[in-house]
Amino acid sequence: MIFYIFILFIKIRLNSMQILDIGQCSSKVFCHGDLLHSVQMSFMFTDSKTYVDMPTKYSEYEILDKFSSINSKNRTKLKEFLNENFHPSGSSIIDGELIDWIPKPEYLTNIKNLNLRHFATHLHSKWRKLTKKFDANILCSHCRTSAFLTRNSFIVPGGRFIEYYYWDTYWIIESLLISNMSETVKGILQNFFDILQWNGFIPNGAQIYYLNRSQPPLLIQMVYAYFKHTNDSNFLKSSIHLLDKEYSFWMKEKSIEIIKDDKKYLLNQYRVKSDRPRPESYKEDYINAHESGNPRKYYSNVMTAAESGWDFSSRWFENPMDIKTIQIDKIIPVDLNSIMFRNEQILAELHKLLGNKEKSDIYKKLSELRHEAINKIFWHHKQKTYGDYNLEKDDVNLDNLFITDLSPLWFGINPPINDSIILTRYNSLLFNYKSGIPASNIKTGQQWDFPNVWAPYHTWVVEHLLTTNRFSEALNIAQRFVNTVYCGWKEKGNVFEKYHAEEPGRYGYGGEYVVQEGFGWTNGVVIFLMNKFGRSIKTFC
Ligand SMILES: *[C@@H]1O[C@H](CO)[C@@H](O)[C@H](O)[C@H]1NC(C)=O
Ligand SMILES: *[C@@H]1O[C@H](CO)[C@@H](O)[C@H](O)[C@H]1NC(C)=O
Ligand SMILES: *[C@@H]1O[C@H](CO)[C@@H](O)[C@H](O)[C@H]1NC(C)=O
Ligand SMILES: *[C@@H]1O[C@H](CO)[C@@H](O)[C@H](O)[C@H]1NC(C)=O
Ligand SMILES: CC(=O)N[C@H]1CO[C@H](CO)[C@@H](O)[C@@H]1O
Repeated sequence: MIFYIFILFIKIRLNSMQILDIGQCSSKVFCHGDLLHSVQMSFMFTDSKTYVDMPTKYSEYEILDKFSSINSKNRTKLKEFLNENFHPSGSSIIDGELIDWIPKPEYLTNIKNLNLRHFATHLHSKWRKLTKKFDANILCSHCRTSAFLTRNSFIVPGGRFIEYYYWDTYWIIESLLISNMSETVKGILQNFFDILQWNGFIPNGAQIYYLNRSQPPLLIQMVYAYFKHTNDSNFLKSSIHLLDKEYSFWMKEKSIEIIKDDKKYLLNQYRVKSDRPRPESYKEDYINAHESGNPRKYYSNVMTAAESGWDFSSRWFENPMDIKTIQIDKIIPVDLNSIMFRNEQILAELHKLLGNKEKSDIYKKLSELRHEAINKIFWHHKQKTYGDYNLEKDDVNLDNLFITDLSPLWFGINPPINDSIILTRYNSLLFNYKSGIPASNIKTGQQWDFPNVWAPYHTWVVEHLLTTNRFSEALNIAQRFVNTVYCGWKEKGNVFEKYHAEEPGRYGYGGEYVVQEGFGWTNGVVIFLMNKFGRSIKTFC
């Protein structure tokens, strides 16, 4: 009985804390208002994210009341105020446990090269360091923290990223399944479901200040991967309505109708409206927004680019060299629509499996329409390639090469011509660089441009090459990326979020913060590639 009351108490407490921020963040400590503005514009912390990750020691009301009585222009005073009223950054997130971690999963013994087997063993044990959970113990009953109060442990990228991220988790899950950690994966998916139920959608990361923007919608593909691994149809039955919900959210909030040759096509766009800076990058946004001459437009575009996962890239800029010309609102991204196509196919398959033929047929029809739309809107006939669609130019953007241009291929779209011809145009990106595949062929100082090599695309490209019987090309790509991550680890003892295309082992640069180590999806992708190519892959440093 006492136990039940205790559980009930925890539930009510968690719920009442969470309820404050449905849909978008209303917190005047973490998301908007004078306090946030004063702290962030005082440049008190090198990284703007530090402050928004500091749980309060008192209620929001008490904190705001005390803040109104100090001279916030006095930096020393402001610092004292923060020390008195806040816990250290990140203190409501503590180490978690991996319930189904075993020291030597089978795939390790299939890696022939001993250096790489040693490296894989290290990466596998690294999951335990990157496992975190939410901890309410330091919080008083009215205290506030920006972290989502999720019930199960989760895996974070590492470095400044102390919470889990939406799309990053896709590559983490793929890799956990290779190590047969399906209970952990199930727990992570349940966290996503909770958040989806609380907010109606999945935010960029598990913090209230990420509300109002999502990230590439890969939940459906994560659940599919888990299901393929476990055949857990009970789980599927109990969660399929949430997958429908996630799909509907994107169709309701982030779709756009395009008319081409008298035919209407319904497509998706990343889209966020905002009239204020991102709380975790406040000073950076505030300064740029005011220099841009149109702050509201700038804030919305910057948040939207954060939703795309490509924050930031010349892909979204009118002038590739100037972030202040960001105009993602004019772009329909080819990768997002390819992801949605795959989601529709998966939903059709899963509903059919559960005996719901009617819903299955609807999704099947939607996927066929999307297939047609992708080959119509994102296909450039003359250049024989896919690319993002620019609404203003009413044409495909082909000024530069982005790896995402190829996403229809790996999400299963049949291109209008033999894919060898499409791939030829991208030979330089795919095969010319020692460290793997750079995000683009243009050097801009943004982190999602040349020379930065990011892990996730190595999985998708390799999968496409393997399903089209191009084993040696797939191995070639896997080899270069695994080698660079290995060399970086050997030399610097760390795994990074991005690498330099031309110098194996050297980490990438650019963007808003210093390069982070850890690193969730890089570890996941390297394990994925070593599992696939364990017999052939080598190191060169
Ligand atoms: C700023 O605050 C500190 C600490 O409260 C105080 O000692 C100092 O006199 C203040 N400075 C000014 C210029 O008011
Ligand atoms: C994977 O884990 C499940 C239980 O979660 C177990 O039944 C199964 O034998 C494991 N498979 C391997 C290959 O270890
Ligand atoms: C899942 O079910 C399919 C079809 O019934 C079967 O082929 C497969 O081996 C099963 N996989 C697991 C992990 O039980
Ligand atoms: C595409 O072209 C390649 C090389 O020219 C050929 O080997 C392959 O069979 C073609 N694929 C299809 C689907 O026609
Ligand atoms: C997910 C999302 O975009 N939610 C909301 C963001 O904020 C605007 C208003 O500022 C709402 O209209 C959106 O629904």
